[in-house]
Amino acid sequence: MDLFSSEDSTEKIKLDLPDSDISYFPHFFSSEKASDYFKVLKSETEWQQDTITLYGKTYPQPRLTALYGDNEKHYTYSGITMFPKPFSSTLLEIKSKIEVVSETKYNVVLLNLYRHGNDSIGWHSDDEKELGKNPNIASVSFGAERMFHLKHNKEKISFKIKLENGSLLLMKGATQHFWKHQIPKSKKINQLRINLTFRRIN
Ligand SMILES: O=C(O)CCC(=O)C(=O)O
Ligand SMILES: [Mn+2]
Repeated sequence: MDLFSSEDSTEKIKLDLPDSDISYFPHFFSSEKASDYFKVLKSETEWQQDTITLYGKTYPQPRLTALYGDNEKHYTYSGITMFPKPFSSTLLEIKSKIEVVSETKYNVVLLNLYRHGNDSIGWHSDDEKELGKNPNIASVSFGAERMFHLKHNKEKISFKIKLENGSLLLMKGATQHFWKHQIPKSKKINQLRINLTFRRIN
């Protein structure tokens, strides 16, 4: 374990990218706490595998997902409508810590379980209408490190960052209007990763 991740830390790295407001907190949760959260979330989450339809053909999504929240509002993304289950105490604990640095109250969290390097999420923006104009998206990672890619919608600019166990990536302001992101497949990875994106549905 490295010295700097033995305690929670609000060390913050602001990404120097135009038309964006993205901050990375590498050790938001200590490695120990992150590994505990990973175990609990892996077993207590009701994971599901939805199907996606691309050009008229249906495929299983290349990862498992779950939606938890504090209200009955459903959430639709990529043509999939999900109804949140009530927040667990684990999710509420993570949420309240993240709300402090986000200066936002979140009411829903989308969880992704990447079972191995062949699981992924394709290029997209988190720009669903329900999220409002300039949504704050707080993305927490537990387990295997995976690369997170960003690309600008108009300029030829892209960026890659490795999302560490226990890290927080906070996307704010106009980021979703100008940038897309993805977690690409990777042949090198055979460990699981859990990602949580906290959002606010209006
Ligand atoms: O797994 C990640 O880091 C990203 C997940 C994501 O972009 C999403 O769920 O919208
Ligand atoms: Mn996303």
